Amino acid sequence: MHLGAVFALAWLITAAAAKVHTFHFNVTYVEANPDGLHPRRMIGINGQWPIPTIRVKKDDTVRIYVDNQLGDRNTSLHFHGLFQQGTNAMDGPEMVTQCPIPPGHTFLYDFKVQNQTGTYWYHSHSGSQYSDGLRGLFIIEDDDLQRRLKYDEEVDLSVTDYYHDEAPVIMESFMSRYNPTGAEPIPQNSLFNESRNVSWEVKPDTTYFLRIVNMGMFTSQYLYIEDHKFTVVEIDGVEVEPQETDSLYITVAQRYGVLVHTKKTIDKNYRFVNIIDKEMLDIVPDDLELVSTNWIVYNEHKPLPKKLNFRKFEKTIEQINPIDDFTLTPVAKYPLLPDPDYQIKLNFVMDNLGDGVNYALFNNKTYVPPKVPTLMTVMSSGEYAVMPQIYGSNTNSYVLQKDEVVEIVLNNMDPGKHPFHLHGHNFQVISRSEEGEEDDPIVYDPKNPDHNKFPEYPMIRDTAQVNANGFIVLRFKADNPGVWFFHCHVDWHLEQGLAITLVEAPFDVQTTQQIIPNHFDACTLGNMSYYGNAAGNHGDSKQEWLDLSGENLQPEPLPEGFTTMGYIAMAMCTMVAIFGISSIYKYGIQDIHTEDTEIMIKKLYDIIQQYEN
Ligand code: CU1
Ligand code: CU1
Ligand code: CU1
Ligand code: CU1
Repeated sequence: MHLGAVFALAWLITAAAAKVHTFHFNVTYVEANPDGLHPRRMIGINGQWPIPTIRVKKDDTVRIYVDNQLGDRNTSLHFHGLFQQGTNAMDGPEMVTQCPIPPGHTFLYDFKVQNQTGTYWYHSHSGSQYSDGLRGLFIIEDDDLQRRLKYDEEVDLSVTDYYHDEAPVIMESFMSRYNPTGAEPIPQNSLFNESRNVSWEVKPDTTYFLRIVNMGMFTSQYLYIEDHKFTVVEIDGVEVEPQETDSLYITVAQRYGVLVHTKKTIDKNYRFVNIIDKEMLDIVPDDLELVSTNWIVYNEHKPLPKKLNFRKFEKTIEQINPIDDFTLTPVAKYPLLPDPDYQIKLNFVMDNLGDGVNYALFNNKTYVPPKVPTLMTVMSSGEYAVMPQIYGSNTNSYVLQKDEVVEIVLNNMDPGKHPFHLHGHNFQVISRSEEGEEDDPIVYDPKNPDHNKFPEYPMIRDTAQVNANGFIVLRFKADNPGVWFFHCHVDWHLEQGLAITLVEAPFDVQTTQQIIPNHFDACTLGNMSYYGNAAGNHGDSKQEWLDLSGENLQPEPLPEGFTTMGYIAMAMCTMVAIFGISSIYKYGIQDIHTEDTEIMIKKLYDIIQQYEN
């Protein structure tokens, strides 16, 4: 048999094995009470919440018909970590690759799962909506994994922070001038497999492969099993050289694949603990259980160890020392990418704009969604697609050339930690600083030998944390034409505009990809345009494509110094203060005389009245 025939036969076998999975997802509200403390409605699928785990194999095709029956809200689905090669339109973030799915519309996600296996998840990408429950696991199975990793059984586990109020209610008070510091909403609880006080029954002397996902909105979590070890073998779908650790630190949107080998004896049960990272919270309410206890159960006739005192956070945290993901090396040894062809430097701060609301700003610009989804601007703009301006003044858009090495340098001038996520790619994390001081952040300096000690085989993942007042440097190859969002996965921060848009190889997108009529229908039904620049303007000339009149823009900045009103208020305050002090002095050294005091108070009152009018 000659080589050609072998190749053809192998291809036939793959083709025969690849499946088409068709799902009909009826998205509705479902009554639930995940923490047992507060009945509320969650967003479910086909009348069920939690929503199903999707399990497919590499090279399978996934077809999901999403019927939005919420009635009062748009929706969307994003498949977090999937490359969507050739199917950028199926990626899901609204106003980036698609219009939101309006109530009553059935939207089709149709894509092939290629060139990746491992642990992923899927969630709504409409505002902060996945907080309301539209979040689930997406597993791409690898037939050879069990043999390679030598495990007996596989178990899925999600952790998440949990809010009693629905996301739109939270958003109203969060993005408000009455919350000028941008204090993030504090969750009411954390969930473990969308529940609490969970028991996991295990067999002795057995190796489990645990796929762990943090599907939360905001808080990272520490995880450990008392008296057991985790062997990390996968991060964000990337297989890594096994490393043992006592505990994990997992930011929102990250995944860890770990092996747990159980004990030979069944005389005891153990705690499986998840802990909210307290450092991320502006305040810790007395009733918030930072430390949550679940159990691994060897023997149901033996007692469960009692719950840990959730207030004794500091004591618990001292004992755990989670593995640093920077030390994890991919099994497929991808060497450090060469020096970049293109560098994107992002300085990030949180600040107030003219409406008094606190926003997240990259190089002084907050992300504001365009009027036309950016992918649809690419598809409709022909030769003008390479001009970054057409994607809008407030979408933080960068146009990338096919196959160039891109480096993102992110200087975090904010005193919080942030997990950054890139759609459509994994990136190498080549440098990451420690936490800096609030008044002295650590800014990346390529000439500083401590900053440019890049690993030979850097860690690869799709969501990585930048430390407070520190920096992170990421590299990837622009080998996946499409429009890809890069943003903080703390969804409250995304709502504050902590995002950029990467328009990768736009001409290749135009020639290799298409948008199906069903997706245009979503725009039409939602009274949105799917043609034109970020403002929906278009025409035959370059000038018309560069015309952004009517585009969505961020609020004006807060005025410098004092406004006229400010000066008047200041002058009034000063006068009243001087008058007050002189009165105290004048009357303070006199004998007490009630009549004079009354006249004085009246005079003061009259003056205040005059100014107020
Ligand atoms: Cu994603
Ligand atoms: Cu995500
Ligand atoms: Cu963030
Ligand atoms: Cu995203």
